[in-house]
Amino acid sequence: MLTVWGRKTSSNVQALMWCIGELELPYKRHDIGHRYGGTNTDEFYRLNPNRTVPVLQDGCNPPLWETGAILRYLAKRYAKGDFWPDNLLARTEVDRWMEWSKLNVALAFTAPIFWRVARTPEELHDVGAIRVALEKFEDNLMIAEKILASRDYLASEYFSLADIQFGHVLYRYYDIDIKRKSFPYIEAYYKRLLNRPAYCEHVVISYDELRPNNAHRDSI
Ligand SMILES: N[C@@H](CCC(=O)N[C@@H](CS)C(=O)NCC(=O)O)C(=O)O
Repeated sequence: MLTVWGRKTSSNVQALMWCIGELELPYKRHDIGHRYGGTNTDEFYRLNPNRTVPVLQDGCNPPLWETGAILRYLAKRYAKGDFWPDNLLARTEVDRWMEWSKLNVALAFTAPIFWRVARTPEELHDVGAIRVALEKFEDNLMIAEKILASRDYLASEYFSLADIQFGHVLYRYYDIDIKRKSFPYIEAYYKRLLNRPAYCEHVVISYDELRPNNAHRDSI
């Protein structure tokens, strides 16, 4: 049995839960972080000295933190086939798109765009900063757009861990109130993701509790 610490509105928790859902693994999840608190305790410090979510514990093994590392652990231990290929070159292809998605997509979206749009009162929106961040983010999306013109998923013709790290950002990108560029291949890809039950269960969910009137304190 897997134990997860982390509120379901955290984007990193969403990537992890989506992966757990795809692999159909049994789990128990504790709401920790943001309005739920719980990261300031000594007990949580022993789980993760960074005091961030998610944290995962698999049975009696030591707790794991850093979402990318946790995802790779789950894939190596529980996945089969193209999701995290055995072949080193094929796996590295998945891994590089995974790493790229974390650094160039998720990090370029969450604080620079999502926080500024959905987690900041409208009268305080920094329109210029949002526009600059969006341009940079969409330059990166154009790289994925060109790849997705030639195959159904980010790293190959098959769904993989790279899609989890990339695709979990798309729900909020398409949901927040911004003017977006048109990316026909990413839009078609996003529709494919919306057909995945685990994506809908763990990613396509309300983030209202993060909005400024509902937020208790600043956190990711
Ligand atoms: N590099 C870490 C970042 C973890 C992180 O910043 N998590 C955020 C949620 S997405 C967090 O714990 N925020 C504080 C909170 O929710 O209280 C990872 O990838 O797991």
